[in-house]
Amino acid sequence: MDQLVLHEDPISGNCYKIQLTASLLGLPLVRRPYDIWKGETRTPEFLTNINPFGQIPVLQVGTDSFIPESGAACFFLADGDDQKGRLIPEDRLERTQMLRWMFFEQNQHETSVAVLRSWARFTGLGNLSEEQKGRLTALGRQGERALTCMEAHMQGREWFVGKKISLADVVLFAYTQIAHEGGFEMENYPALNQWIARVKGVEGFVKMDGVD
Ligand SMILES: N[C@@H](CCC(=O)N[C@@H](CS)C(=O)NCC(=O)O)C(=O)O
Repeated sequence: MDQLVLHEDPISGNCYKIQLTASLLGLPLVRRPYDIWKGETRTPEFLTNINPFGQIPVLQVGTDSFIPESGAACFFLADGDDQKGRLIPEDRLERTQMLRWMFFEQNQHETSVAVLRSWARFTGLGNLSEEQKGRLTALGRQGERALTCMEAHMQGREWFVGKKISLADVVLFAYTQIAHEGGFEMENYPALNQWIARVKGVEGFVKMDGVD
């Protein structure tokens, strides 16, 4: 396979999803770090050569192919002919349910849980703009609603879809495991805590930088 390069910032859960996917699949990944707080993904070079939208993660495949969006990059890695059925279910309905949770992650979960974690941990709640302060309550409610929905789904289940880990678990795991950093009270979600421990026990699991 062509060399895989992950253009990333190690503090980003979106980037970690791709690192975790590669590790679970035993795929070698070269990590190329950027500092998003210094604007390193908004330089003319980055916009021209890596991602015109100015964000990481971007998975580079060989010299010419660049895949922004964490879910798409995870899908590319898991969709290889030699990886069939490992993180993408072979059953059509299960594969569709996997996508359902991946879209949910991007629409409901990442946009609340990850944003509040970033504001609390990196911006600092005391440094928020008026516009950000005005969004705090709504984002907290959205995140709680997403976590509550996940908790209900996981009662009596081991994995989000079917009988084994899939990309649905990988992408939801990244920010759920650190949701407490965004102020979410994770003791309210016992099934999710058991699932987090289960993911950590899977062969090939790798921790996110700076997370125990
Ligand atoms: N939907 C995208 C979100 C990517 C994203 O939000 N990237 C953030 C870091 S986690 C970023 O690059 N922020 C820097 C910027 O926008 O300048 C994904 O899942 O990959």
